[in-house]
Amino acid sequence: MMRREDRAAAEAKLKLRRRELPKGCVDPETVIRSLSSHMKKDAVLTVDVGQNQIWACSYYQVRDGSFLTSGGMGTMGYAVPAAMGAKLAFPKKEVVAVCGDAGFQMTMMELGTMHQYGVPAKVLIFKNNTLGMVYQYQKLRYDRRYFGTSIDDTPDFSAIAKAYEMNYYQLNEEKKTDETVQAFLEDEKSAILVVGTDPEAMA
Ligand SMILES: Cc1ncc(C[n+]2csc(CCOP(=O)(O)OP(=O)(O)O)c2C)c(N)n1
Ligand SMILES: [Mg+2]
Repeated sequence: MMRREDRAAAEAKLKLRRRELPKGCVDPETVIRSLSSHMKKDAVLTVDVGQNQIWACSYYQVRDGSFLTSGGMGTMGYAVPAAMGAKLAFPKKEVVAVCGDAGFQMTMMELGTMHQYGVPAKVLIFKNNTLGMVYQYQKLRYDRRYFGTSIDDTPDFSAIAKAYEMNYYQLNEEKKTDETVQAFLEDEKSAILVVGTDPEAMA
């Protein structure tokens, strides 16, 4: 039997899934499903930790490729260096890192290493301006007593992309998902794709 608090959490999740997305935000499920359908069969996806990880785990379909994750109790900042390792090991394979806006900042300096050694990088960032996973638990389990989970001052990721000589893509409209994801994947240069994400979205 489901515990009462688990049931309340599940109901809250459902309710939030049904609400309309705020302007500029795209449903993470749609984005991951699009990524999954446009990436090559033997591609490598690396994922960070948090909601971004759960969305990727839930909706990315691994075919002949690999899915690299630091797992439960995992380490924020894992995805970018893992992508560098994967690309060094398999230079011909398509490699994409999926990150949250906080975890990305923990190891984004490795983009400098990749740039220095000519290792191409593709990074998709879900920008929800929160430590989303922790925020979600504060909402569902701690009666919305939010503390320390807002990161309104996320840096300008387009400036970060420019600093590392990467191309920059932004996705803020659901109907542009496929075309943006495709352009990001087909870009021969290293690139960052930032996805506008609802802080209230559930994983
Ligand atoms: C190094 C490290 N510090 C703290 C945590 C605890 N933690 C797990 S998920 C998370 C929030 C992650 O936020 P973000 O990277 O923006 O991902 P989101 O959940 O918003 O997709 C935190 C703080 C962790 N897993 N690793
Ligand atoms: Mg976040």
